[in-house]
Amino acid sequence: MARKKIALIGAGMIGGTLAHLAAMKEMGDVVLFDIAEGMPAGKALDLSQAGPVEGFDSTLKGTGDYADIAGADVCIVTAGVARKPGMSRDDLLNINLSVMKSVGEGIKTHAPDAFVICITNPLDAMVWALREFSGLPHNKVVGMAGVLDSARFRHFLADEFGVSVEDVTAFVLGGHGDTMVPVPAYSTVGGIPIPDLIKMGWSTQEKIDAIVDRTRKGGGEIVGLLGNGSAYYAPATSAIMMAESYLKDKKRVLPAAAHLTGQYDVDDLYVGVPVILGAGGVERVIEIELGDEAKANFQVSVDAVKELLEVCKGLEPSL
Ligand code: TXD
Repeated sequence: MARKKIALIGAGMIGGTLAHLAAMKEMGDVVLFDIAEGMPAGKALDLSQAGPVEGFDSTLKGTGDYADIAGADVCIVTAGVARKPGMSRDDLLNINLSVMKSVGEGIKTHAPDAFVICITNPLDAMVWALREFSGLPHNKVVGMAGVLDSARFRHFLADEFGVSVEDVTAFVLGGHGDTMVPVPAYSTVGGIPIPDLIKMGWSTQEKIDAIVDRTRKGGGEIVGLLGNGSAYYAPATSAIMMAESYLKDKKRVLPAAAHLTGQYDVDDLYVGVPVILGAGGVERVIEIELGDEAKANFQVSVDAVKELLEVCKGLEPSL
């Protein structure tokens, strides 16, 4: 059986980390595409030289030519500009929208059968734009944010409860950004929902509220600390999990920015919801019953995504 092909569009901090992870896991051969001269080839060569040490046989190629992504099984898109301190995700809109146009057209021409995972911010608007420009079916184009956001939530919860991160599940809905909606009632430690743990005296509502707030602002916290870029280790590993679920048809239940067609009373919008990811891409959107507070917060998040899309449509009349 031929190896799978993973195309990484954008070979910056997340792109390079994705390439490293994909090679280490031998997910397939890797193509690193970037407009920067020399850099993708440099990273590909550096990573290739890790192969003999690690024992992976994946080939890695750096390129600036879309023809090299031909036949990719998965494309993970990080191309664009990352946030700098003081810059909101929405400030990125203008630049990254035109980047999505060129990337979408490249994928349409050379890898129309790929499963596409968008990471570029502002996520919910960029995944929508990428789908529009690529023309791929909606179930084959998703956005990665929820796996990262819920990983951040899980990390903070595990810390608070003094338990293994493996035993913490977390549920995050909505757009990627300060309006995301962590749902404590569907987040558990060893299957015990957070509200029950509060009743058991393991934590307090105040502490959980503070964790929810820190999760929402998790990206900004790292931007502030790094000083010259945004998070890349956890975002990369989160996208790899989604790619593996597709390639291995694992049918994992993961939060992703998926195209809604009436679920959660949202129509024709990409927003973060739990989905089943398998060989068919997004095989099912899971529609859960939301409490009043989560429902109201979800609506705020949906409205924020809608507003951003309206700006996008104004910027790009051809959409
Ligand atoms: O949860 C999430 N979705 C995110 C999103 C979490 C963290 C960061 N998130 C966003 O990912 C971030 O705001 C950025 O929009 C992307 C990529 O972040 P990264 O840290 O990898 O950014 P870099 O290092 O600046 O890399 C971007 C690369 C860089 O090498 C550019 O030369 C390249 O993108 N680039 C392009 N490649 C191809 N084609 C075009 N047009 C292009 N323009 C820039």
